[in-house]
Amino acid sequence: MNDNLFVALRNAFPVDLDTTAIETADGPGAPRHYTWRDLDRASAMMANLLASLDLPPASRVAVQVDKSVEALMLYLAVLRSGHVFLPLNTAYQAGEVEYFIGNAEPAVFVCTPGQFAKLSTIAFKAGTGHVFTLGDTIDGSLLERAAAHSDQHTPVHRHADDLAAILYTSGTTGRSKGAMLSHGNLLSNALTLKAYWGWRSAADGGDVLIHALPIFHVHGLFVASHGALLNGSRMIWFNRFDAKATIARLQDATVFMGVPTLYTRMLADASLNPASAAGMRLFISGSAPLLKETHDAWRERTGHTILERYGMSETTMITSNPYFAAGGERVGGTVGFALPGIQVRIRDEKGDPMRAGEIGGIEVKGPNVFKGYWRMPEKTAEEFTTDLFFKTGDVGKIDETGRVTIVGRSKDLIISGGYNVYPAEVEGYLNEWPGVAESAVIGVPHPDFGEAVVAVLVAKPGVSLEPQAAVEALKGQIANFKVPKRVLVVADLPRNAMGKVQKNVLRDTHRHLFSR
Ligand code: MLC
Ligand code: AMP
Repeated sequence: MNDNLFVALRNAFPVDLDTTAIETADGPGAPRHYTWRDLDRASAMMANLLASLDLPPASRVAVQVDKSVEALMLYLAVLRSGHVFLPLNTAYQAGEVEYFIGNAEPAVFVCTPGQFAKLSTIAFKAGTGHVFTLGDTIDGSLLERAAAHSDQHTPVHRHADDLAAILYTSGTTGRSKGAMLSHGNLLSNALTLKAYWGWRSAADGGDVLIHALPIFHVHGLFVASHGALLNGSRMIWFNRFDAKATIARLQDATVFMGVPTLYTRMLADASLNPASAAGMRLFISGSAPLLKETHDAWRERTGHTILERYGMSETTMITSNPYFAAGGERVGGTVGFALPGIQVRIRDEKGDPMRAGEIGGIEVKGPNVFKGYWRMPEKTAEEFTTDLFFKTGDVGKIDETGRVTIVGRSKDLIISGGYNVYPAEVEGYLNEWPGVAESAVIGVPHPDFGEAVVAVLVAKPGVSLEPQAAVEALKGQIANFKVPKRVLVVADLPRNAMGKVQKNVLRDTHRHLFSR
């Protein structure tokens, strides 16, 4: 049997391949209608292009391009050709991309035409053999070269344990780690969510998904895209999220997935009302905590109860509030129950079990859990318990009924608008800035991004620091979402008796920085 994830997705395409699979809502020539046949043919042509390069099996194909349907086709092509997809956030700057390419050693790199000069030099220097471009106006060498290839392609044979994708997630210390996900990891999670969220096949009225998330992370690439593809459901496709435009399309859709910022931005728009959301079946939120007030405001305004779920790059989805009434209520402020086939438990710092309702580290085991960090066996070993549960770094509790609530994180992590920022990485750059004696980067409540990155700096004696200059300098070095929204200069940082910076004190002191 061929366990290639693409085979399962392809088998779910509707019988009539000439119906619309994806309708674009923005971007060049919108609305453009891509049929299921288009997805099949274009991904076959790209897969044949990859095959013509004679790459070793399971080569990494690194991709840093703007969101487009063609970029999704490229993902499908990499799956069907048996290689490993490595998506990179378009916000990453050249220095960050250089690290990923050096670490993952991709055989192929695909970037935007505008970045080709800069990034191809980096890639070729690192030993990457092939660099293609893919632009947001359906242009670039990838499509030109693929056009010369056959639109017939037999998916390469893969086992469930073979790698399908590597997703880089930042490390609490040091550089990012590549989480290795297999075909089996991704397919098992997609099948579980298909059943748990009651995806409706065409025979059942059919679902239509509004896809408005980026496709270089778990949420948009796997949860959303796999959900629709594995159900043969049409997608209304936004390359960029726009609150008003999304609300205007809710009447044509049944399912929406977003990070909390997408919900707060839609709530801020007066056009959101019960009528605009009347035909919707399901609103799903995840990637960051959804405030209870957002959950309640959404229900009040639209009549729909958002279903919150919890996941991460290393595990894809772990828990979910129920969709079907028989599974219980959807409770705001909780992330629901362990998904079928997945075990979730709470442990204290010594690894001892906790009782119902007690707070501790969240650990997970199941077919969804990744194969380890790319070329980091020691780091991988550290993150697993002896009985092979993965330590998520999230802190929470499970009540008597099995419902999970996340209360915080043991990892020093900020989640801003659904993107992860590791303070240690930003501090590393700030500490290099002339005149900075030390720095502490914290997450502070923010009305739009949930949490905002804030830097607290101490100047070297006799130096007067210019906060805005530090921000400008960072902008060229690291992704924009990691750049502090505010830089504060203080005389000293609060420390405990051991001399460790008390970030909780800083967070508390500055918690109203962005209050409306
Ligand atoms: C953009 N900016 C951000 C930001 N996004 N700053 C902090 N946090 C963010 N998330 C910057 C911009 O570069 C810009 O900087 C300024 O903030 C304002 O930009 P904007 O135009 O308002 O932003 P926009 O382009 O609209 O993007 C906001 C967003 C986007 C919320 C739509 O961030 C987004 O798509 N987030 C979703 C992330 C996601 O998919 N996460 C899933 C991870 S998977 P300047 O300097 O130019 O003003 C995962 C696992 C799981 O976590 O469980 O799902
Ligand atoms: P990432 O590594 O980008 O995949 O981010 C995963 C992290 O996002 C998790 O470890 C959690 O800290 C956080 N996360 C995801 N979903 C939720 C949620 N529903 N509530 C709170 N935090 C979440």
